[in-house]
Amino acid sequence: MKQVYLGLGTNIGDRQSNLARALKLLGERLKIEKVSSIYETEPVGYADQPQFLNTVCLVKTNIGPLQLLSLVKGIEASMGRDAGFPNGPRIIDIDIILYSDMSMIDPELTIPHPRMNERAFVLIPLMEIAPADLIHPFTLERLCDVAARVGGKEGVKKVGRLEVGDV
Ligand code: GSY
Repeated sequence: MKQVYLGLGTNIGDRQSNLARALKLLGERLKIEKVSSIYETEPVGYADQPQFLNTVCLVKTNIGPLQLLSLVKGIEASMGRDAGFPNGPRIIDIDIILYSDMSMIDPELTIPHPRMNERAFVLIPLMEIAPADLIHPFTLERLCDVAARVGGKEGVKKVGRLEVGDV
């Protein structure tokens, strides 16, 4: 089974319920091994929108990356995610951050996520649940070193955890 890290974000409606629902739907199709704390985070990319809640989970699966992409897009659609505008508000966003030690560039999907190294809202929850020596498969840097130097950490605040009953 492949180990896959997924990043979840939401800034519309009942954000905590959105994360819980997305994790429940993911858990129906994938084996969820770990879920980070929830972080309230300043929006990145387009500032004039509500703060996000973000979390990262580790799943195990034999589903290939493109099939996994269509699974997560299906979950986003089932939760009411619409096209919106780039970097704009969203009810749920599920990104494939790392897929085992794979590096791939495809018109539909780049793995590792191409902006993960700039995003404190991904790296901070990721380092909470990943091994300290996890390597970025493309740059070959230790992700704890990337996380240590990323900007914007002050905009990422731990606000709690999802309880088992929430998911
Ligand atoms: O790609 C994830 C969606 N997104 C987020 C997010 O999840 N959290 C924060 N803080 N900013 C974001 N900008 C975008 S786009």
